[in-house]
Amino acid sequence: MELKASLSSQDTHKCLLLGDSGVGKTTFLRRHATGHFKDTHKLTKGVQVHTLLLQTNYQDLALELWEVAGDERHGGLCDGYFFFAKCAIIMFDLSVESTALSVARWLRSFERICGKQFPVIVCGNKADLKRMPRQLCYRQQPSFDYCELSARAAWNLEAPLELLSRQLLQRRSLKLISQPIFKPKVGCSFNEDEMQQQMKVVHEIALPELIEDADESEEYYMEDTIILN
Ligand SMILES: Nc1nc2c(ncn2[C@@H]2O[C@H](COP(=O)(O)OP(=O)(O)O)[C@@H](O)[C@H]2O)c(=O)[nH]1
Ligand SMILES: [Mg+2]
Repeated sequence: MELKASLSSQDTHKCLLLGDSGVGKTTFLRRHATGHFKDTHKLTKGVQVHTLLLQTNYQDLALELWEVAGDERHGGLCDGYFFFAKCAIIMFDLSVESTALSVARWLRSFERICGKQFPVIVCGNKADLKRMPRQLCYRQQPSFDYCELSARAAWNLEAPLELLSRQLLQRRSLKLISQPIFKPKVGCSFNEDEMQQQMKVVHEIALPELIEDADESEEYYMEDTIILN
């Protein structure tokens, strides 16, 4: 592909796609790689890598997305997959609270192995489903952006990639300029206006400032999560 040939190793970023099993990581990758959606869930074993070529209004870049198997986070094996990663997308399922609570653990694993200096995007998938009773909302931080999407409804699929590209290239006004056309899964009913409204609420309740010294605490990222009833 022409775009790939013109990209240097400097423009290629290894990105970990992390999150509990079943949150939709493979589906997200498949959507970007092929445009297709499947209802089946097959456990990803080990690691799966897809390179996504992105065109932005500043420059082109390649994201090498590594999906690391969800159930192996405590095994030594997966540490090796993390090496040389320059960023991460941590995904959870908007309809399953335990997957949102796991975000903190995934973040700690990433920071333990890769360091704290790299961008991380947290994203809630399955926005087409009924949300978990308690919504979780993440504090806004320079290196901790948040977005919601639905791989099934093909809604907002490019959002985590755009947020990540902004941080990697340090361009706040960066926009993706070429995106594949995704079609929602047939029979998937999804109210985009309602979704936009929910996102507005999420952004309004996100706290703007960090709690002082909070990053010294073991449970920092848990504290960083607001639980709404
Ligand atoms: N309703 C809904 N289901 C989804 C969505 N994304 C993925 N799924 C389903 O969730 C299940 C797990 O997806 P998968 O990608 O295998 O999860 P992974 O274990 O994180 O890789 C599959 O049955 C998918 O069809 C979504 O946006 N909405
Ligand atoms: Mg998978």
